[in-house]
Amino acid sequence: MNSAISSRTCDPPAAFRNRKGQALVMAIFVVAILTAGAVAFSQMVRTDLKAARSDLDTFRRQIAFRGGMRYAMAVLESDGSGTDSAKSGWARLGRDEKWLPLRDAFFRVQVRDASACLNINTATAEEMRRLGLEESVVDALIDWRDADDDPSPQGAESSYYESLPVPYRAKNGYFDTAEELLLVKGVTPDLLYRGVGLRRAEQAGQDGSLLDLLTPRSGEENVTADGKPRIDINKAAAWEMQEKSEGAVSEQAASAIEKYRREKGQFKTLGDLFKVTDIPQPEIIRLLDWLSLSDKPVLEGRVNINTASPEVLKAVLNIPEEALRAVLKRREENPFRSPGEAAELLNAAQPAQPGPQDEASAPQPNALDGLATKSAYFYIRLLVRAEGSQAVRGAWALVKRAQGRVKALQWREVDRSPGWGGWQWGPPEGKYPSETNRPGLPGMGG
Ligand SMILES: [Ca+2]
Repeated sequence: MNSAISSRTCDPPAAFRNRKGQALVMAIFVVAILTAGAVAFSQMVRTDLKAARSDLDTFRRQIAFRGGMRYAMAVLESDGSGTDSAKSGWARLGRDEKWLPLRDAFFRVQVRDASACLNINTATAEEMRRLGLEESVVDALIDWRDADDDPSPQGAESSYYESLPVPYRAKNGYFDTAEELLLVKGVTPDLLYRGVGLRRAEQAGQDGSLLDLLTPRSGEENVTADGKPRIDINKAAAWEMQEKSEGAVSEQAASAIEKYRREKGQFKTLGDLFKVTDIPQPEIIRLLDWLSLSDKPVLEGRVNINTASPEVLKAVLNIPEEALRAVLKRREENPFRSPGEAAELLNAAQPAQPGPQDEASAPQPNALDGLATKSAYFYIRLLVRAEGSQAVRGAWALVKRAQGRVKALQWREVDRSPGWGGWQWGPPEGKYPSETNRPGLPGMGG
C-alpha cells in the first residue's frame, strides 16, 4: 500500500499527465501559429517596403524627368533664336557624359534640333528619293498624308489598309510622330530603325537610322538673325520694306522688288530675287535674311543648314559631294547666320542631279526656300535613375520655341530598345560615332 501511496505521491496521475501533454501540444501549436504569423508579417512588411521603395523610386524618377525637362527648356530659352548650330548652348547638353544630381535621383539630358531632319509632312518625293527611300515607299508615304483616296502608282490608300487582317484607314493627314511611319505600307521596323542602306547594320536602332532622319515638325521663326520680323516680299510696299528693315533694304532695292512684282507677278521662290536685275547679287545675298515669302510667325518644314546631317542636306540641296563638304566645313568654323550666307556657297555649286526646278540664273532657287539657320522645334531626350537603383528610364519630348518661350508639344517615356539604348551623346552635327559616348551610369564605368 505504501508503495502504492508513494507511487501515487511521486508519479502524477494519468489524467494530469494527459493535460500536461495537451498543454505542450497547445504551446507548440501557438508558437507555430505565432511563428507563421511573424514570417507572414515580415514578408508582408518586406513586400510593402519593396513596393514603397519602388513607388519612391518612381516618384524620384518623375521628379528627375521634370527637372531635366525644365533644365533643357531653360537652356533653349536662354539661347535665344539667333542661330542654332553645334556651337549653341543646347547642343552641348549631355556631351560630358555626366549624370546630374537632382535630390535623390540623377538625370542626363540632351537636345536635338528637329529642323536637322527632313520633314516627313512637307518633304517632296524627290527629297525622299534622294534620302534613299524606294519608289514604292515614297508613293505610299505621300498617299498616307495627302487628302485624297486615290493611290499613286506604287502607293496605298484606305482600300489597301482596310484589306489587312487588322484593318485601318489611311490617315489622309499629317504625320504626328515619326513612328507613325510604321503604319504605312512598305515601312518595316527594320527600315525605320536601321535606315535605308546609308548606315552599317550594327548601328541598327541607333542614331542615324531613318527614324533620326525624319521629323513630323521642323521650321524656324520668320525673323532675322537679330530677331526682327522678316518682310513678306509678295505683300509689302516699297516704303514698308525700307521701314521694317530699318533701312537695310535700300530705296533702290525696295523699288526694284515692287517693280518686279508689278511686271512679273508674285515671287514664287526666294531664288527669284536673283532675277531682279536692278539689285546687285551681293546685296541680294545680304538682304535674304530680311526677306520672306510669308508673313507667318513660323516657317514650317525648314531644314536647318547648321545642324542637318550630310544625308539630309544632300536630299534637300541636291548638291555634289564637294559642295556639301564646303557647306559642312563652313558651318563648323562659322555657322550660317542667314540663308543668304548659304546662297553664296550654293550658287557656286551645280546640282548633282539636274531637275526641272534648277534654273540657270540661280542654280538652287528652291533649296533656299527650304533652308533655315535656326530652329523652332527641338527634341529633348532624358535618362533618369533613382539613387541606389540601377533601373534607368528614358523619355522623349518634342518642344516648340517661339518668341523666346519654349512649350512642350509631345512627351512620352521610351523603351530601351528600340529607343534610348541607341541614343548617342556626341556632337549632333552629322557625326555618328558607333561606340563612343555611350550612356553610362555613375560608378558603373562606360
Ligand atoms: Ca491619301
